[in-house]
Amino acid sequence: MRVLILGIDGYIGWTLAQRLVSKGHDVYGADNFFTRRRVKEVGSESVLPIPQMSKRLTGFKDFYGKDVGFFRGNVADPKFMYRIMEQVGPDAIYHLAEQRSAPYSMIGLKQANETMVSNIVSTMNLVYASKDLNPDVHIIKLGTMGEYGTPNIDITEGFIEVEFRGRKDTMPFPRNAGSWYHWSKVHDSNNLMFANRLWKLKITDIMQGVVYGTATKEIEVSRLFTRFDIDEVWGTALNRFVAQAIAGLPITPYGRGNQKRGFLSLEDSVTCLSIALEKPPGEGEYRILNQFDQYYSVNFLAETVKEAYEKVTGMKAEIKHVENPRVEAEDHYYNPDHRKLQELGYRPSGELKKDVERMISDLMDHRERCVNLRSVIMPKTFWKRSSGI
Ligand code: USQ
Repeated sequence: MRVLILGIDGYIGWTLAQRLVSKGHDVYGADNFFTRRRVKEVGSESVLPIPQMSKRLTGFKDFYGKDVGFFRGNVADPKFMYRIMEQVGPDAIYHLAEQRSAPYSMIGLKQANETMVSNIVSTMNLVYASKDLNPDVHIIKLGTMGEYGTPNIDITEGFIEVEFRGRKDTMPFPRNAGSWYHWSKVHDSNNLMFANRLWKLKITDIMQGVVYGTATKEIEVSRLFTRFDIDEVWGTALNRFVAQAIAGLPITPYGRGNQKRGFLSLEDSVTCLSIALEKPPGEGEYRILNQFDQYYSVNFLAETVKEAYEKVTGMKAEIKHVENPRVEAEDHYYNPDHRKLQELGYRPSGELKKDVERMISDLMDHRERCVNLRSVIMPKTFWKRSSGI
């Protein structure tokens, strides 16, 4: 298939490109290097060194023997979106090109607005360009499990049957996000659902959990690494915990650390994303997939990293609960469904402990870089202190 990946320079985009080319698809990509710029702004960088795009593309061609058609530009610009849609004429488009950090969106009004505008507008551009130029394209849009929040009832995959005052209906599962970033994804889901109702576009809206890991089976061989962020704005829980241990800093569950989230490895993330492509929804269908392997508490993950680090390196790691910079429940019920991907053939690839040990070995090669980033690892972005103009 001809596949266009919006956000091909990112953590998942670059990894997915390698999976799809390995499976024989023709891959095109777009990126405006937003993440590279914004990560630099907070004084950080990817711990796994990543070369400039031109070098990445040459390395890709050398290893896989196939070019990736690359477009530099911003998908929040409608002209750019229409141009690439027209030039590529894809069978499927992955939209991975949104601002992806909850803490970034909570720094202040500027970042909140930037997140809202670029995320919502890019998805609007995508549905209009699809409708106008390529109405049969399959849109695979990355949303987040965080759209649901942590309700005190089981979470379904997108829709819930409701009985109220003697009448029944199937309705979108209530969304209750916990950052401006997560709310921007809720707004995207609403807009996608409506675009599907209007124009019968074929859409997979993916509610993905937190992704962790340094590599996939392709990267292990190609050595064409993807980015790996560990700072308090751009790094995510498990990846940060591993880097904290390596940098000689305490592992930091926020608050009581009993908050639970769905997690999956990078390997599983690209597996699920390629299943979504190869097992598409029906014509005119809008489907929601909850994409994660298992859910864990932050405390459990901190303990797992501590144990693995001590086993692999023979050195001590410390866990330290720090003031929670977020406004979120720290003790809550959590039981989200995640059956649909399994029904489509997804089987988790590994075991958490082994994955974590593997990450530790990969990152020990870059210990120096983790140590150099110590000053940007501890939390500084507090939801309640988000600044106005
Ligand atoms: N957490 C800690 N200590 C840390 C970092 C995080 O306890 O050092 C806690 C947070 O308080 C939160 C949980 O870990 O309860 C997850 O935080 P995170 O930073 O790993 O993930 P989050 O901000 O939710 O966002 C990440 C990605 C986002 C994706 C989302 C999936 O950045 O793009 O959409 O995971 S999910 O969490 O399922 O919504």
